[in-house]
Amino acid sequence: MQKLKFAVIGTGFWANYQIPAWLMLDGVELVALYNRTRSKAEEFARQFAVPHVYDNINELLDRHADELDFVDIITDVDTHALFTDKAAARGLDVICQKPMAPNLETARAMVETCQRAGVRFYIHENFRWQTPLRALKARLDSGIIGRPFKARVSFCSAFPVFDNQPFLAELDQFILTDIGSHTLDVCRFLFGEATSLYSQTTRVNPAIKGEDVAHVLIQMRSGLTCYAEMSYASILEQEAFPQTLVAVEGETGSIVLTHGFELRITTRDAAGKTETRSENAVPMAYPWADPAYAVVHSSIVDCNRNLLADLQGRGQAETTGVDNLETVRLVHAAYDSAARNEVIHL
Ligand code: 89V
Repeated sequence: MQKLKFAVIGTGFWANYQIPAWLMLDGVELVALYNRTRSKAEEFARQFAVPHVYDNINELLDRHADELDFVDIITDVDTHALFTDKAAARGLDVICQKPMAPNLETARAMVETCQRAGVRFYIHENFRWQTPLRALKARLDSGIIGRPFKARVSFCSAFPVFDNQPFLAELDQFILTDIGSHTLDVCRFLFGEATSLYSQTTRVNPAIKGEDVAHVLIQMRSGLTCYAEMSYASILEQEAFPQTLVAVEGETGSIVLTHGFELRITTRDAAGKTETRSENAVPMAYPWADPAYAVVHSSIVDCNRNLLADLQGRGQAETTGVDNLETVRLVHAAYDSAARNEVIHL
């Protein structure tokens, strides 16, 4: 199959992982890099043998739009819409990092722009591709705990996330956009769509602008109630970053995804005897991954593989722009709920 040619827009922190993750896959060729600071793009070009570098996006598109199949936007959220518009106007398919946009209106407009331009639009939402979350989902789908009715999805840590991504400290809306985009997407992936939610947020760290703690209680269409908790202010006995920990209760058992990618599955037999067994769902360890982020970085490869299959007409992408709009809707419903101290009906 012919390789799809693409350009990366934005060579900041996340490109260190997104680019090598792409290069793990057959079927793609990275042709050009854009970054507003040219020297940063040049460093990446040297490291990954990319032939063309630009600090002017129009120039990149003028010179390469004809040969490119898609662009991968890895910039900060504020420029996602701008670059999506420019690529769509040239007829290029678009992959964009999460969160799709700073607000729901912009996210909707991005989806519509791509639909009008007749290009495919995907969000690089990788958390649902994490090995332990996939294993948990497979266990739930197997029916081993019966109908799930209650869940807790946690992303709580004291990891100094601002050291690697200082712009996160400047966001007026922080944890629900940065981590909530992932956590609430994981809730949708595991349990389906929501009908209402109630949220509360707090800022503990005085050195940042946005909130660093959020609680979201979500009612799912299936009848399950899900508590999603996120925090970067949690000094815990066992640091969990960047693991998402999950506990699900069903009518015939429970599954806990705990530290170290362990699934603990408890079931009860007809005689009423309970049994707990342990399974491990350890992610791939790639040499380019930062060990502090390993489970996240390995999921980038699986997310890219899924998007590439769709781009090549071999499969169905999970995290299309249309699908991800539902996650963006939850994120902003959670902000509205916290601001108004009200349940939001979706
Ligand atoms: O994946 C992310 O969005 C990153 C991190 C894992 C630190 O949250 O910002």
